[in-house]
Amino acid sequence: MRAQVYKIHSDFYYVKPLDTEGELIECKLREILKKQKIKIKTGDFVEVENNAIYNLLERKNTVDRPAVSNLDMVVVVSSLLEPEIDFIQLNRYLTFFKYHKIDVLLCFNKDDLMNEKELIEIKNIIKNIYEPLGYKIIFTSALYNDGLEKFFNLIKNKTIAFSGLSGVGKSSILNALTNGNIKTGNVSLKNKRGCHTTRHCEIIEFKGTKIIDTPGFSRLTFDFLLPKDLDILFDDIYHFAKNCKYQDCLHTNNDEDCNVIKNSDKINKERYESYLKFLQEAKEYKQKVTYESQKEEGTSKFFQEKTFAKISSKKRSYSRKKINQTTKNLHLKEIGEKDD
Ligand SMILES: Nc1nc2c(ncn2[C@@H]2O[C@H](COP(=O)(O)OP(=O)(O)O)[C@@H](O)[C@H]2O)c(=O)[nH]1
Ligand SMILES: [Mg+2]
Ligand SMILES: [Zn+2]
Repeated sequence: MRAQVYKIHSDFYYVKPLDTEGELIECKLREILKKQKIKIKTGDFVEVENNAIYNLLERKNTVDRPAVSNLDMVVVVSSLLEPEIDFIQLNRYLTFFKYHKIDVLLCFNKDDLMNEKELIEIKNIIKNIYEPLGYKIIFTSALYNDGLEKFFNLIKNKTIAFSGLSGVGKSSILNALTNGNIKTGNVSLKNKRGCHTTRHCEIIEFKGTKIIDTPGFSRLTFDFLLPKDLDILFDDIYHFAKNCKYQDCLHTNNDEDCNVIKNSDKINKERYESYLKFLQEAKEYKQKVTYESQKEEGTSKFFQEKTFAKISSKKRSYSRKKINQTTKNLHLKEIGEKDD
């Protein structure tokens, strides 16, 4: 039987059979999946037999932190004021989701806090940057129920999650959309009052839309890709980068011949600034990985020369394993902006 994972609590997986109306079924993992070190995430489609998951079906997309799969769309919420739009942070989300092949809906909330003139101005700025990049954009006020119908039409029958800095109105939008009819652990207004916050992901259904309640996409530092792999995630920069005559160009220097630099007046300033910032993170990541593996190698060579001891093949493979581990740890390192 095919099913989708709705939530996970320690060793228990709660799945819903596909194509049938049914309650969640409590399952365990088959040993074979554990042996293969396959991590099942909320949103995964799986095959189940006798209350045990024995196979993971192909994923449309997947994120490790939070552990979710198969998102049709992430709603990236910003507020126009209180707090003001943080364009670099916004670009960070967009780049991250593009890397993970997840569609984004851009939602700008609290439009009630601006007067008409300011609103027209900011809408133009936003549309000029993000419409050419292919993003759908909506403006809302959770407080006055503005734009929520349009919002709901865009997420109808999709599997979505919310993302955005704390205080921009994610919980308020969700509450307004559903008239407070669904309870979420992570996005709930309750959290503000200091109630228990779950750190789990869970699918909640509302009128055919599946909302994955997550603790937030919070570790969005670009410490998982190589510097040269960043430009392709910026459509506006890649448009010029792909014609850059330098093969390994990172488009940062003042070389007049870099096609990106030549056309920098056609790229939004914050977009390019974001690119440079993330590039720096990717460079630091690369440096650390290189340094850590060199250090490892250096130590074993030193050991070898000083003692003339023959390193057993076991030890060598251990050392190599350790290098991989170090790389992995760096990969998993927790830095980055806090999402809600
Ligand atoms: N003026 C105004 N305030 C809002 C709106 N949406 C949310 N807020 C307020 O912004 C604050 C943060 O909202 P909340 O939903 O908790 O944000 P979250 O942290 O993203 O979930 C709360 O005080 C809300 O009442 C809005 O559309 N307009
Ligand atoms: Mg909230
Ligand atoms: Zn270049």
